Amino acid sequence: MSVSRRRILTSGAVLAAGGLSAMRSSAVHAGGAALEIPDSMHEQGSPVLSPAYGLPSKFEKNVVRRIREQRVTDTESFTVTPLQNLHGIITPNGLHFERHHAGVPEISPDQHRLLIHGLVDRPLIFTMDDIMRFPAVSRVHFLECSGNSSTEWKKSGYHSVQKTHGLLSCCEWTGVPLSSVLGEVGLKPEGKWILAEGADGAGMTRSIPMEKALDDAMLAYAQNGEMLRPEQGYPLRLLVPGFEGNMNVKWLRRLKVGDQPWYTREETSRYTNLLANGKAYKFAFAMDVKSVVTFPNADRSFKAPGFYEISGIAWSGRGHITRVDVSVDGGKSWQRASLQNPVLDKCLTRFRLPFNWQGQPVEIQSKAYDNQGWMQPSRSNLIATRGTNPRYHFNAIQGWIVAADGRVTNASI
Ligand SMILES: Nc1nc2c(c(=O)[nH]1)N[C@H]1C(S)=C(S)[C@@H](COP(=O)(O)O)O[C@H]1N2
Ligand SMILES: [Mo]
Repeated sequence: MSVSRRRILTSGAVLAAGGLSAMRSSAVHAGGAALEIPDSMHEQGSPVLSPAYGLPSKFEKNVVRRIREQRVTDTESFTVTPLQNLHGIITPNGLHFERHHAGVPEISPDQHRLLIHGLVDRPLIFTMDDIMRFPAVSRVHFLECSGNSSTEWKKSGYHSVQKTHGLLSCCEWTGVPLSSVLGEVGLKPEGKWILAEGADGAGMTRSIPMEKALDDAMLAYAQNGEMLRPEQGYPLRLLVPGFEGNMNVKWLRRLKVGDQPWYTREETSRYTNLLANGKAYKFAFAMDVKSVVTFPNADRSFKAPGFYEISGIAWSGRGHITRVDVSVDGGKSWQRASLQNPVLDKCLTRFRLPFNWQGQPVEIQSKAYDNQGWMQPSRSNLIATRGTNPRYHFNAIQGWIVAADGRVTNASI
């Protein structure tokens, strides 16, 4: 049964007016009573500039990044975004997931340089001041590590959406279109690939196809209105919207134009995908269409029968989301969720569906579609075509079981 938003609102209003508790929320019938005057109304609040850079309320102290995997060195470990606590589509900077192969370097913007060389007419070295003089653009894009949800190829045992899907964040990025800067150095016609190198201890390098470089790649220096966080590549990172996280080289110091890919260490060992038939596929750049329900979740769920709003996020590295279907019966039947504007290219899209929970166990799933004709696969379909060897690019439908007591668990277990 589909319950429209209007119906919920009217029935809610009627119930409130009638003093009934069929909403079964914990709201209490007010009668004619007034609220007690809270202490906060008797006191002077804390002064301005404490602290000068603002922090969330102390009651939100559990809303933090968490380590998903503890690696040999602390700096190799990675942290995940608390998707269960976020609203809308933007990830606050302090909650952006982190993946570094050799920790976070400290780089002064005055000292930082970007070299562009190789198959170009005029090799140039840019300062940050030089880069910030170019005409800038701001765009909202997600960033997803290709290892996001990799634990779900096998049955992970993670019940938290932060652990299963939290190598994913979404910011408004500001910077210079890479094409403008490439125009300045002048590309030779043989230039087909660009090697991007980071200034961290890992010296991370990836090969970027020229087509993407000239399309929507960006030299980003700001994130959600402020300069990049050190963890996100301060003072400069490459942003290749929709492509796997690894290609978005942080602390960017060098771009070398060549006529073929470099097959860097990242490309030959780490970020390849071994298939069931023994072949491997490399250069799986775009992140596939995917979605996940973020409410209810293992931290916050249905408490009593009644009306709720199921909510989640959907994204595609190839374009924008056109449709998200939600199932509450483990994928037997589907209802179309509403997509909240703005719906942008290579960006998280928030979806919502009203739901009247009767207290029965349910399995909630979401399935996303994009404007390039892609649809999110079921777990069994994905595994049937790719096997369980690949570590990367897991984009299957995620199921959450809500038990009669409201407890949420991962359905794939
Ligand atoms: N220089 C450099 N760039 C890097 C990395 C790195 O270790 N060094 N990690 C990559 C990986 S694997 C991912 S998923 C993204 C993560 O970006 P974030 O830490 O801003 O979330 O950065 C990529 N760029
Ligand atoms: Mo990554």
